[in-house]
Amino acid sequence: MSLRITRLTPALGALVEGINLARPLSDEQYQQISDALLAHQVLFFRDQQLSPTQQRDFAARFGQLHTHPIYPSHPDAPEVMVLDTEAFDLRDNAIWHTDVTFIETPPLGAVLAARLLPETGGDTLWASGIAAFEALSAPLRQLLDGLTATHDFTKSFPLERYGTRPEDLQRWDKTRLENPPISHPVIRTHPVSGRKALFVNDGFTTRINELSEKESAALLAFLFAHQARPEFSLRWRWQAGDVAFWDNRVTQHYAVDDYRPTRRIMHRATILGDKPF
Ligand SMILES: O=C(O)CCC(=O)C(=O)O
Repeated sequence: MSLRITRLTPALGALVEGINLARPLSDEQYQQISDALLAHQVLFFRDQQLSPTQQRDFAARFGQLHTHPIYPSHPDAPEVMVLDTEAFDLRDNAIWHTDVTFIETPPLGAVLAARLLPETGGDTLWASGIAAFEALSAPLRQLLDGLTATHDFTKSFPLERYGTRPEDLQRWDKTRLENPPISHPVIRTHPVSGRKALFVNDGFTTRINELSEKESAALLAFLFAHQARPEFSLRWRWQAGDVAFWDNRVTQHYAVDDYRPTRRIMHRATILGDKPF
């Protein structure tokens, strides 16, 4: 049976109906979802009842899964990361970021399931790096196209927030040593669609390598503000049973921090990608 796919905004996003993600995907469903992800960059599914192992199995259809070095895992499925505001301080997700760009092969995508939601607040925004790139003037696109930028784990996971207890410090230090700052192109080409996207993010990008420090700071400030423009983004108001699946190669997202001290729990399964070019 064909899925119903409804575009949500001109820049990105689609609602996908007519599928139960708890069941193994047929080849046809896998292909339809892959095509929809390419076309819309972030997909939303409603009324899903996914256990952590079913969420893991759904995500694993799209590639090898990544286990986060800092965030806790679910006991039933270690590849599923638990974002629980009662167990962890999650304020650092209230920044525009692309997940895990501090590694050589940043994630292809991620599947996020709502487990416990505040009555209001706790929305998540996604923005399209393709729309942001395409809206730049031709001379700026040309300048950016040859540049690379440094991405640093410690920008979003600073020692003073993630290394205060001895057991945390050990994990933080190990992660830092295993993930030294790494360079990626500022403009990346989607490996499947061939479309170009802006690939810097406020969460992890620290420097445009080929520019002076001041030039880099000014240009990054402009690019971070530019790619967060409402024209390139959408805001998702979560309901119980919602699942989001985004293409992490060409999007960034922002988890709105407006509901604490109410508890909120999300589960994320993250799919590894390839080396950006
Ligand atoms: O909690 C959310 O809505 C988004 C979480 C997030 O920012 C992430 O998984 O990187």
